[in-house]
Amino acid sequence: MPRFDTLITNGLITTAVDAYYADIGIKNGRITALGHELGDAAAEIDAEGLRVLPGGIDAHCHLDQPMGDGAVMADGFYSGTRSAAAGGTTTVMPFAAQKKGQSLRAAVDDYHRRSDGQACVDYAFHMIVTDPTETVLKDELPALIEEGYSSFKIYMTYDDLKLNDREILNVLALARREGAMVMVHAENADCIAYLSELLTECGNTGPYYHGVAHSSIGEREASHRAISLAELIDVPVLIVHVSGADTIEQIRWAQSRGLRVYGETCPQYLMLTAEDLDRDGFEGAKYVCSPPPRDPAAQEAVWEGLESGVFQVFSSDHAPFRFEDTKGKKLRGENAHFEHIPNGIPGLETRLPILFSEGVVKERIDITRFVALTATNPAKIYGLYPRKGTIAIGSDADLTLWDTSAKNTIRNADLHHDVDYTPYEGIELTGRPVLTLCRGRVVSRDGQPESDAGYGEFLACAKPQPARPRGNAKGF
Ligand code: DUC
Ligand code: ZN
Ligand code: ZN
Repeated sequence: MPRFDTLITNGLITTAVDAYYADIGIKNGRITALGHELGDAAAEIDAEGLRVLPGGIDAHCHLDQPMGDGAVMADGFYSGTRSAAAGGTTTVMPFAAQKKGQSLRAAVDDYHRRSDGQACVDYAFHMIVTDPTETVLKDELPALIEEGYSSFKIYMTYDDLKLNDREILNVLALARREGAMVMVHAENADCIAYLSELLTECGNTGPYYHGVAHSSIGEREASHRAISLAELIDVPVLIVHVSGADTIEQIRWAQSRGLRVYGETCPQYLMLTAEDLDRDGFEGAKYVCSPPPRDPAAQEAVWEGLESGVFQVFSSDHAPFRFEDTKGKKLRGENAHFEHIPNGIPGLETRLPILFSEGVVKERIDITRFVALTATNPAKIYGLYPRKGTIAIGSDADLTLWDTSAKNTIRNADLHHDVDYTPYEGIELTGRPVLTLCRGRVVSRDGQPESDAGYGEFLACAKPQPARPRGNAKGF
């Protein structure tokens, strides 16, 4: 019997801290040896000339999430995770969303029904808490956190999702007690409602005005408020999908005060601007997401935040709605008011290649930071480390082999999601994941998915170490 199931030889192993040449021995889906002349294997993969990175973790994406307005997401767990695999991602973390009035447990059970037997790569769930009743706070959340759902998102906007400040304090206190990570969608709901009303009175209702209504001041204010509420409770928080300098300043300020405030950003804030929302006709609807892409100065600020360490996580925020679809972007037709255009853009498959090309190849970020942002930090922040997010003995053999000089142009026709467009059509990239393994099995090769529905396993998340409070005695 050979010592290993698979041996990966001659690659340049690259983690969040190191780069070194070694062979990787894989047995039963795990890395069991790193070194040279390791012994025989049933299969050998020659990674000469390639970089071997931990498989990507997309810690913020939406798959088959029920929507309140009749819109239907284009991707479920099958197409979404195939697409993820093709782009070098081996773990996805979408959201089990509670509807107001629904039990949180029911939302999680429903989400398992939607994902069971579907996924091509591994997956864990965040929860979305929209209705923090006494039962949710006292019974459901503590039990669910214990069972492996150790992170949840809260919203400060959207009528059917948002929490008021008192509710936010309640869930933050719960997270502190139970050791969960809280993700915050930080936008001021009243600022959005006020600006939308004014814009409507002026007849300004096209997609471009979505970006005006979702101002960066409203994003900044809500971020500052979320940070302050978290400081009051003494609990870490992570501000998701940060769009530009105003919010970055708040996070940096909090971090400089020693607060455990983390930040996430996404490809759309590096690659798109408000001009995309202003494209002819209804085309701008393809770029409607919240917060919206802003201007070139905001893009620069986001790059600077990635370089300087303000951000810990780089996710896709894949929220897939087809353009030519009356359950997608055209839910209310081609002349819809921007308020009624489903929010979100696709990006599971393009997340890693974009950051690699624009960040690593263009020397804005070091490759070790690329690994940290796209795999290691999300694993740590959401309780999957060291099983996921690194290349170490005992870790799952989730590996992505990169050809760092391959050229590729993004074409929707080549992607594997079920969306009929990509916002990144025609962008030329350098660097490409050429082989991806999840628990030792090839899940994509040369941009083509190879894994079957049901291969992906559900992952229970531990209580994350970065979610621990600073420990200030509170007296309550
Ligand atoms: N928030 C998200 O996190 N994703 C898509 C849309 C939104 O508002
Ligand atoms: Zn959000
Ligand atoms: Zn999202």
